[in-house]
Amino acid sequence: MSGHPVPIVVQTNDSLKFELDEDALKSILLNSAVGDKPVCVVAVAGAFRQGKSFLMNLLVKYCANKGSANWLGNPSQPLEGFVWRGGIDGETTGINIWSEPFVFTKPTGEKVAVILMDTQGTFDFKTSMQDSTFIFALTLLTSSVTVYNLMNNIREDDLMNLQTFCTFGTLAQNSINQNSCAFQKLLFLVRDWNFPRQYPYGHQGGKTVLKRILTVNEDQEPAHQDIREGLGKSFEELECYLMPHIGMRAIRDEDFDGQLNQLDEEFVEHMKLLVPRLLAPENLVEKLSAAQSGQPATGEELVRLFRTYMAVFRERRAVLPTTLVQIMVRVKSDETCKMAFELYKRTMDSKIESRGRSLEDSFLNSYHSESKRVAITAYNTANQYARNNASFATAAEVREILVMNIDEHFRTYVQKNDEMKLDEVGSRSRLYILGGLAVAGATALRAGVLTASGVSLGPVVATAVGVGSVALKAVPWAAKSIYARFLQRGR
Ligand SMILES: Nc1nc2c(ncn2[C@@H]2O[C@H](COP(=O)(O)OP(=O)(O)O)[C@@H](O)[C@H]2O)c(=O)[nH]1
Ligand SMILES: [Mg+2]
Repeated sequence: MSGHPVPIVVQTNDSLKFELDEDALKSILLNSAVGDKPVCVVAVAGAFRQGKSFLMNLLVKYCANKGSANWLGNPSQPLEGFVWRGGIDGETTGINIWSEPFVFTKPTGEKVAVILMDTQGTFDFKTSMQDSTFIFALTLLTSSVTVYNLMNNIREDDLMNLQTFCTFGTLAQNSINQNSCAFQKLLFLVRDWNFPRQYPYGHQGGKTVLKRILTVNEDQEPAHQDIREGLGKSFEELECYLMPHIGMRAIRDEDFDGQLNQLDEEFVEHMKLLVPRLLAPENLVEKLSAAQSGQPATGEELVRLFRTYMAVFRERRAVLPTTLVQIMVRVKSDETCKMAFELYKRTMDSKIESRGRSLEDSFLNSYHSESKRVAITAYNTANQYARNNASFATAAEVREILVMNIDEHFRTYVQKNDEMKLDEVGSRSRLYILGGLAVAGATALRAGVLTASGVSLGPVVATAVGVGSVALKAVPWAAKSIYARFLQRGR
């Protein structure tokens, strides 16, 4: 068999950062066999040590033998190609592509270059979920068919992981191409399917299981309903295949090397059905162009896609979801909602303060609209999830709550403004009284000065001066204190 695996996304030992080996990628995708043909990228992703590379080698075999009836070849030949049966230690995270693109002719006569991609993530929640998310998201974005390799069953955890990958992938894709947000085909491949008596092995059983699992019903928790709705919207096509067990020799025998005759017969029979479902020319799914809607992508565009997505991921590494997406979106949204609400109040206060007195209702309303706009813009800017309502319903819901809180709080401003108007009327009356006293004092003073017997009128003069000056000081003080009370009530 010609060809070999080529690492194209690798983790550098010292920094543990991912690097794209662009030259290696170009050596495959800009190969003359690919030319400007549409490409079909079939990738496999999922937890490690669950037979992904083993499956990829069967796909390589199918392609190398051009899908002939006897594509599985000699039953006593060891299975070679992508490195498989690796030990528990030393698993590295990354992406390998088969060095040879395989050209198939579709029934329409169109030639398609098939690229096979093997990926590796450890899916260990504690240490490297970020890395696995990165690899899975990049796989979803760059392939036309992703095989999501699972063991025994499809669990809620598996769906949640998928949601994490999709969400992150959507985020990356939206910053590149606003118009298309769907991934292409996803095949849930359940290895060692546990319940063949209830749901038979194969495509049909898989279809029934997938339908049952993905159906949204009211008994499910809202978060579980969201996952199901989200997955349906994220992929153009969802399929499921239930595989029988590989056979005990693969587990037990030290010298197991993947020969066909060491595998369970039922497993081989199902591989003969599954692999053509992915690779027979009539079933090939062309990778769609991100730039030209409805057009297939070429090798050249795929190189650009890898380069761009790697750059986006590098930039957004800080927001890479490390745990369940919903929790993260909720935390971020609540936080930014709080910040935006405080901003609304500060903006209102400073606008009102600059006027220093009660306001016409029309002014107060326009201050409210402007401050509200400032707060919502701040929320949308600070919360990256608020920009994608389709994937992050929670962020949109929290924005609604923010709007409600702001509108409700505005009512206290209206109420206080009304009270302030009344206070101002009241204080005007008080000022009139103080003003009256001042005038009386001044008159008395004048009378005292004019009277010749200064001794007897001395206390009258002193009182008049005192009252007059207090009255004059009281004018700005009264206005200031009314305004301070207004602001205090507004908070
Ligand atoms: N139980 C089980 N083991 C499998 C299956 N396919 C392959 N294996 C075994 O799983 C081990 C890991 O295989 P590998 O392809 O390296 O897994 P990867 O880490 O997911 O790429 C090998 O020992 C294989 O023999 C399967 O369908 N079921
Ligand atoms: Mg592997």
